[in-house]
Amino acid sequence: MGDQLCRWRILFRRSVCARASCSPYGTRSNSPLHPGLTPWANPFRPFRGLHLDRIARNIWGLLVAANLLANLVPCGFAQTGAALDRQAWLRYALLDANAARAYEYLPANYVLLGRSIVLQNAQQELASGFEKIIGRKLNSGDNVKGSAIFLGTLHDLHSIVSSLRPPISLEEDGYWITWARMHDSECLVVAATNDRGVLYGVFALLSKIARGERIAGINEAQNPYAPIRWVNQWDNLDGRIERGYGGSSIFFEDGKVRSDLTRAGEYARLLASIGINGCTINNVNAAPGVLEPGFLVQVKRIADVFRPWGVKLSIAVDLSSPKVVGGLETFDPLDPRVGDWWRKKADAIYEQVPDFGGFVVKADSEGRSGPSAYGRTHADAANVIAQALKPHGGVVFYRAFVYNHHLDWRDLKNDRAKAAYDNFHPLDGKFDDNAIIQIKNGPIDFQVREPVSPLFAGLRNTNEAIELQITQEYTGQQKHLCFLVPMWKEVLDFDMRVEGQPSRVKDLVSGRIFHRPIGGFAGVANVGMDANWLGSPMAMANLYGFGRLAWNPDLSSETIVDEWTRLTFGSDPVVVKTVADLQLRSWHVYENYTGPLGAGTLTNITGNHYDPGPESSEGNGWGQWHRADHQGIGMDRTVATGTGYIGQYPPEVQKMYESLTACPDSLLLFFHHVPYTYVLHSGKTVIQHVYDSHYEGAEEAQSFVTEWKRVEGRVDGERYHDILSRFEFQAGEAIKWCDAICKWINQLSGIPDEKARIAP
Ligand code: GCV
Repeated sequence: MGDQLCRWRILFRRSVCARASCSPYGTRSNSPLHPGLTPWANPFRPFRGLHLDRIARNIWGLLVAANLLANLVPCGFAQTGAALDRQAWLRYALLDANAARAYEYLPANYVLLGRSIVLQNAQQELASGFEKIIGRKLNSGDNVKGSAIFLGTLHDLHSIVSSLRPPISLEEDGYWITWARMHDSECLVVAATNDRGVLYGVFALLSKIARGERIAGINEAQNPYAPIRWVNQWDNLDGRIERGYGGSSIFFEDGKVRSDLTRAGEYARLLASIGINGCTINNVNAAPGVLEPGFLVQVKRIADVFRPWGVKLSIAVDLSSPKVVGGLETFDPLDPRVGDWWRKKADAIYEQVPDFGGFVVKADSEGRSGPSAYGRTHADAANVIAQALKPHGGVVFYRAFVYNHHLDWRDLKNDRAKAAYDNFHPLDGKFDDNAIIQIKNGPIDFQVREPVSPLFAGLRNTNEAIELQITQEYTGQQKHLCFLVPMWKEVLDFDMRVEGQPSRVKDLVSGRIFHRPIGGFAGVANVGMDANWLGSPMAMANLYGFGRLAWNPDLSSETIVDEWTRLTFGSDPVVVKTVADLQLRSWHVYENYTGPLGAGTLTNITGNHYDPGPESSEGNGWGQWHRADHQGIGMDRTVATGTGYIGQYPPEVQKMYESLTACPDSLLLFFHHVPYTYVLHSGKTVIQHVYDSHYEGAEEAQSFVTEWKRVEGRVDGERYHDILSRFEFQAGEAIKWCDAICKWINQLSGIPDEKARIAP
């Protein structure tokens, strides 16, 4: 362990871990590093009121001065900080002369087959990418014979060379990049079945060149894993974003659509570059006003900036809209007047936005209205909307996040985790074929560790999509580094063993296992107006990773982070290795110092979802219980003695989770209540594991600072210092977490830490 790390630990340990005087259980109002307000938060905040306070502030002062100085020194990077943040992975940095020479053989002309707005955009993207990355101008080759880059649909390409056949059968949005003889010359061809696929092919080609990959001899065809690859934004019409940590809405302000939609267009371009084909622009806690006629005219403006990028716009709607904005006395989904209202509303929308994607619905959940008001089912509610959208080709996403947040927590059989399955499994087969059940990855709510939702295996005759959370509501709110791709991959690769057969979650949600017509991936993104979109430049790896996994969930986390780093920071091997290492470790590190063994996050659940607050997830109806008492910890969800939740899984999975010995340590406390002295597979007791993992996690978080320092001078100064300050802040927060949880569980269990690290 280096000197620097030792200094950090001694300093933080003395101030926070040993003293713990700063009210760790979520009562402190700590809103550090609010993105957009100050990029430089004070990691020494935990020292406040302690005797080391002054020293800490002096060190902090020196750090700030150093930062300012560093930013004044020219660092040899053409662009820095905010400009780079805003371009994200599409910065198209100029390759050095040597690397650019490797692409000299590429044609200097393009031929565009077709004139649609998406195709024209694809051509412009290609030209601008060429100019920026390899310093080459691309000319229109329409009237030129000779080598060219051809962009077009297979259908149009066949009118020139009818024998062109991709190595796989191309599906909607899939693309093919190849060399072919066209007009007697060797040409580079980017082909697809539709215009959007051509655009995706162009982005794929540019990404390869930007990362220095070989194009010579390329013959690559790719299809997306699933037709649904959407993001959801939880933007409110007043411009705030629910669980958004990257500034205000890029779509709305003061109850209206923004007059300047530049950022919305830039966002659509980012989305298209990773294969995302739909975006829901407003909060699922939907304001009914979004369906007012005057508002729809404004929404059309957003659709207009999405369209060139092949991104379909959709909106979240409140089920009570027919009553609240429609003037009906009811919103009963089975009342014909209600069906008629939805139909007319859909017709009106499609008149303004012919490529409208559809609606997202959150009903009977967290206080939203729902079909239960009229004794109707979720299928009744979804279908009345689905039928209105059907003639136009639209879809309705109906969220399975339905639960009672007034459950009696004293009843040991009650369990929020059971809600989605209990509500939707009985309705399987009753939903129309343009309705999709949108299911959160786990049965609770985007915690740092949850098992996969059993509902994925519980719907065989109904379309489904998995909902993943890109915005880090429970995983550090972008103030902590937490790269979620490895977690998502575990979820997507999990084998549900339906009827004893391989049935991975990715194949269930994409519709492959049960041959559903539609399905896929929805990611809650919540980007905002901050230059870095998500509130932290490193967090953008999650947005990139979501898109890449939605396109191809078989990609490895390593590949995804490698691509992202090269496109975002360049290909300096030290940078590539350091960033990959940090990103790939970060989820486990965060899990270690926040919520190990599947106890759910021990965060302040009734407040900010950020600070430690283990007591807040007990003793209330919200149902995120760990059942910790003086003897033991964990929620008994077994069929034999617990809530019976485990019974919702297919038999082979049930068997694994029901058995104490077969249940993986990482989820032990999610499924079982055990004494603190219970011995894990690792050989440690539960209590010692909790202590050790917190200390290890906090120590690893300190090491992020040292590690990041390796890239000094290798990335631009502004981003270097911005990210450094974030790691310094995270290091302090990790110790705060370690201290709070260890002290809490130590007092509760009365069992000392073998290594005597916890002060009485
Ligand atoms: C949009 C959690 C979040 C809420 C969110 C809800 C949902 O409860 O804390 O902010 O509401 O999930 O997904 O609907």
